[in-house]
Formats: sequence, C-alpha cells, structure tokens
Amino acid sequence: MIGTDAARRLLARSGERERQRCESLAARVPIAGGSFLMGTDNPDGFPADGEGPVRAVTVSPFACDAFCVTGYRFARFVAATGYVTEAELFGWSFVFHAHVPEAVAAGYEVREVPGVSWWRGVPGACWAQPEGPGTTLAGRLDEPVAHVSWNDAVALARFEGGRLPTETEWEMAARGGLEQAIYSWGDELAPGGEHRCNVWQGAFPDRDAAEDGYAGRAPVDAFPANGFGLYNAAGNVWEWCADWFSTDHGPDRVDPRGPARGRGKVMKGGSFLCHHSYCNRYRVGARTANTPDSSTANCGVRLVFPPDSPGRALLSRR
Ligand SMILES: [Ca+2]
Repeated sequence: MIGTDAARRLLARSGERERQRCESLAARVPIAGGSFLMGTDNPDGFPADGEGPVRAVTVSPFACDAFCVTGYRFARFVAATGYVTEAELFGWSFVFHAHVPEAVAAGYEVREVPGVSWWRGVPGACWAQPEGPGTTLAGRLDEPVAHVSWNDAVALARFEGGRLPTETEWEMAARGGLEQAIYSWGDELAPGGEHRCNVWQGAFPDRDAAEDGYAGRAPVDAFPANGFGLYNAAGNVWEWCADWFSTDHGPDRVDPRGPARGRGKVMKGGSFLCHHSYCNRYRVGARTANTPDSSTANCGVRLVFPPDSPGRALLSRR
C-alpha cells in the first residue's frame, strides 16, 4: 500500500516550480451546454462499438477539468485521505510490455496476458509505482494519473466535490464546438504534419517510433487545447465516464446517463497505445469499456463539476 505518508513524501520531494505547475494543471473550463450531434457514422470507425447512430443530444451546463487528473492531484487526494486504490488491493496492474523495467521483470512474477500480447500483469504496479516496484512518479507528477479504476475515480471525485462526466458530457466537451469533426481539433490527424495528440506511431506493439514526442504518458498539457480549452481529450490516457456501456443508446436525448446497469463502464479518448491501423479510438466519437475495478497504465480520469463551482483560473497557455 502506498498510504498517506508515501504520498506526502512524494509531494514534499517535488520542487516549488513543479508544485506551482501542477497546481495550474487543476484548472477547469466552463461548458455552456446546449445541443450537439453525438456519435459518428464514419465508416472508418467501429460501428460494433455503438459509435452511431449520430443523434442530437442536449446537455446542461457544467464545468470540466481542462486537464486529466495529474499524479500530483491524485497524490494530494491520497495524502489527505489515505485512500487505497484497487490496484493496490489486488496487488498488481496492467503495464505495457516494453515499459516493464528489467529489474521488475527479473525480480517479480510478471504475468503475460493471454490474447493481449502487449500487456503484462505487474505485481506492485499502481498509481505511485506506474511500472512496478522501484518506479516512481517523482519528476513526472504532471503526467495523468494511471492505474486508477472507475471506483477509484469515483472516490477521487467525491473528495473533490465533483463527479465523473457522463459519456454525453465528455463527448460534448471533447468536441470543442466542432460539429461532427473526426478529432477534437478537426478532421486531419496531423494537420500540416503537426502532431496534435499522443498516440502510437510505428509497428504496434513492438516499436513505438514516438514521432509525436512521447512513448508512454505525456504531461497533461503536452498538446494544444481544443476549442473549449480541453487538453489531450484524444490520446495519452483513456478517460473514465460515469455511464454503463451499451451499444443501445435508448430514447433519452436530454442529459442521457446510459443504462441502469451493465458490465463495463464507458471509456473515451483513446491512449498512447492507439494506432490508426488497429485502434483509431482517439476519434472523438469512438468508445470502449472496462469493468469498474480494472486498472491499466493507459487509463485515467477527468472530472466535471457544477457549472458555477469555483475552479482555479485557467492560466494563459501557449
Ligand atoms: Ca506517442
């Protein structure tokens, strides 16, 4: 278990500049609400995921984290509450195979995952030890926290007075005011040759060319914001949503909240492991799911808050 003291030590070791930077990465942006066209019928997508049909949905106003929750922010939560994540309770989490340090592979019973050759079940991997025992968030507290389950994300939200976004809220915020664009910045993955998100380049899963500058998680502000001020709504880490996953979107078109029950919770946004050849789910209409107690190295969270909640002012950036 990481515990309160270790989280406090992690925070204490960070320098003043890093602390100030990470504090600024807790900013929120207002989302005015209104109607938008949700989902996609794009044939390059995954219709079996329930990406479509495109439907007009109305959303009430809310405030949204401009950035995914950082390791710093999660450390503050643990330092204040002593919260123990499910990865810690289970004793392991999923780490990308190429990111498992040799010392961890040699010293611990790292498990291969049948049918998913790029994941390893790594003992001790958790939010504060992202690649297993001996690894740390020191010096990278500005990366999105990972290895948090849906249940962990809900606990964090309760502590902060927020909640997880519904899938509809997430998608509206991620679209940034663009109607039916493929990505949260437009229709081109890399307009003018400029990378706009942290995904995979090269031959998956063996060689990450990291042409976007990052192999693994990038700082939460690594690329320009979308039209509503959200950073990294595509790629980097998947983001948990409140809804149970279903491919049947039901009749509700005003603040829909998904089905009453299910097996997996919706995740949006794609991750640093997504690649156009096999998983182009960094498209804003794409979606997937995982069970609420699952944790991986490529899933984090972005919270939402009441529309008039006092958030930290968004600093002028780039
Ligand atoms: Ca990358």
